[in-house]
Amino acid sequence: MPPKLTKLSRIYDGDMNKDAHSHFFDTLTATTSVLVTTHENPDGDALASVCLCSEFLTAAGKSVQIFCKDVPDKSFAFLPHIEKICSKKNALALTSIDAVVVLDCASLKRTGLSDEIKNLKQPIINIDHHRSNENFGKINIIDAGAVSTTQILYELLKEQRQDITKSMATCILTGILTDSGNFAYAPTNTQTFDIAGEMLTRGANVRGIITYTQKNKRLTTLKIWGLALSRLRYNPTYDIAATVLTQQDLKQFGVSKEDLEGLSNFLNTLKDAKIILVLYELPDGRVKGSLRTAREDVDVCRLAQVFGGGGHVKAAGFEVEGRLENTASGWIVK
Ligand SMILES: [Mn+2]
Repeated sequence: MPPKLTKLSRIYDGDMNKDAHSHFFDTLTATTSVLVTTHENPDGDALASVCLCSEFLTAAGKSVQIFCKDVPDKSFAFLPHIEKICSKKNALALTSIDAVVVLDCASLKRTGLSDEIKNLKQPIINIDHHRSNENFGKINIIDAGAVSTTQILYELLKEQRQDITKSMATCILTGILTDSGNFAYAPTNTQTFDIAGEMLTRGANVRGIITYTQKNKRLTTLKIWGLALSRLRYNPTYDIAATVLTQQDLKQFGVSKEDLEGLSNFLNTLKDAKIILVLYELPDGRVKGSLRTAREDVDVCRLAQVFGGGGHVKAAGFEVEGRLENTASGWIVK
């Protein structure tokens, strides 16, 4: 009896007659070796999703390789299988894999492994909750109504009546807490709290998750956040509050772009602007823009898409070529 689709899921399978969820399990059941990957600069949900996937595939007797373009932050060391994550392409054994699972990643390009996997004969399974997802998989399970990719994985596991172990519960809750900003952001709803409650019952390490993912700022991190705060300017025309950080600032404080994680969410606590924009220079001659809103009537994903980016309705980002320059009329991207 094939599992039923959940009502919340928006399924794009290429062939609407196929049941994407059962197709997903049938495909994985037929494999012996799976590559699991996610987006560059992985956040809590990205890492928790690959770790959760690795956990249940390993338990099902599969051989699993995990690739992530950037090395995970040390604060996620509490996640099971995190040590298996490989950031070196040439260390992967791509010839032996039967399927690729791409998690929490809106485009294949963001895996950093696009050239290597886009022409593979082996199926790509794309599971994500970004509205801007490009449906690049053979199987696409996209639910923009899910607060995290771990929530979608949870629903798939439940449909299949898979046992959710304590460490799997920790992964699921990590994705939910980090992507929802501790239940603060859309699309948090009663189901989000229900799943979180179930994960606590199953023994998820909630104290550990909060300690490791939030009480993890260094002194220099908070100092550069202070510089960003001091530069915050409000633009009444667009109702946007924006700030900037240059590569020179990052060098001066001895921090990297990972230290800016959470800055835009923190600034989003400002009540006097519709939109928050944090612009910072990347080392490779591009500028990253991070957009946030707390307003029901604003979709920052659409704004990010204007600049070639994407993301979620309330949290999105983009990257453009250029440098930041302080001019008489304010900071500009040149
Ligand atoms: Mn996510």
